[in-house]
Amino acid sequence: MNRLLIFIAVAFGTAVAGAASLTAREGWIRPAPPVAQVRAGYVVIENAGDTEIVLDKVESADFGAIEIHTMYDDAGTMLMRRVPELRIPAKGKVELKPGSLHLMMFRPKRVLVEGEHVEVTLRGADATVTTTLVVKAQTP
Ligand SMILES: [Cu+2]
Repeated sequence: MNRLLIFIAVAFGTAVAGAASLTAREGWIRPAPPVAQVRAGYVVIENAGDTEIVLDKVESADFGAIEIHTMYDDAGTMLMRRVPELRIPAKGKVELKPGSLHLMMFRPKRVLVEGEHVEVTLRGADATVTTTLVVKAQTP
């Protein structure tokens, strides 16, 4: 490998590999009354790469803020708390789904009835993935 190619690999290798290896699919948002100020979103994120990917920011033009939450059982009561990041294992996936990890989406900027599409971007230091979440009832 010549010197230029080595430079390119070092400078851009991580970002390019991370971006290319990350995919998101099956995104959806639970239907809620139009006045609801908090919505729950779910998506499957897959990492085809050889290194773990950490995502710690979630953004959408349609929401004021989005946090990553998880659910836990507190003596029979399901509660939720914020988690700082999603870690997508190498050659693996993380499923955000009801009763587990989810996106907590605050302050919708427009009315989101069933069938609406919302574009969401998940970011980390080494990778970014943008995907579409559809407002729809959970499919069994
Ligand atoms: Cu939550």
